[in-house]
Amino acid sequence: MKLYETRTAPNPRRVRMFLAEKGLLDQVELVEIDLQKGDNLTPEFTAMNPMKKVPVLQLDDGTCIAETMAICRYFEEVFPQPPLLGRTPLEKAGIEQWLRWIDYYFMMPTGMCFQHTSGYFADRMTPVPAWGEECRTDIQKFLGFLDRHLEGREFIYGDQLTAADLNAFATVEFNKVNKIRVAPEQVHLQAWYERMKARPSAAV
Ligand SMILES: N[C@@H](CCC(=O)N[C@@H](CS)C(=O)NCC(=O)O)C(=O)O
Repeated sequence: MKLYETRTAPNPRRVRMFLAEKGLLDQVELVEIDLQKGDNLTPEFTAMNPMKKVPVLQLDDGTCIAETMAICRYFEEVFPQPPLLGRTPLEKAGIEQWLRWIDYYFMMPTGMCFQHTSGYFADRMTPVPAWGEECRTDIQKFLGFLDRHLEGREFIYGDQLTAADLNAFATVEFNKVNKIRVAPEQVHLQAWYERMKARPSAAV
């Protein structure tokens, strides 16, 4: 299997962390895609993912799966242990709820803040700095929400690590590009962040 990805990009990192937690990193060959050079805009890459985004998982028979959580879902189904997307119907639904909150209200504004304030993809989009700043406000709100939620909790959902922790962690980390960090007074979030950072998967 090949995982088309970009070392510095947050979505591929979510997949790498997911694989690391399952002990599966050695199952995939990592293929680096240079986003700034536009490796993802070529006809060859577009044939693998018409949305022109990383990550893309290519199975040995050539089948391609795009979208971070679709790739994670595939691995969860093939290699259920340890479960990162829930065991019972209730857990699965609860984790899905969190994954969507993290994607829509944290990851999305994080990416938009970066793209619209840095001009990183100015060759392929029109940055709107005011929109980037609006997204910055949403990121701050979500960090405050997470801090309050994590009071008295070790993990975001339930009593063990799930993909919700991995996705939130990768997003907190990527916010360095937006110069947004966990605030000193966000002690619950900070403690969770330190625990996550200490896991071997944080280094992949
Ligand atoms: N919804 C997609 C988002 C993927 C995405 O936005 N990937 C970024 C890198 S983190 C990308 O490939 N950007 C390249 C571009 O926009 O040209 C997922 O969850 O995988």
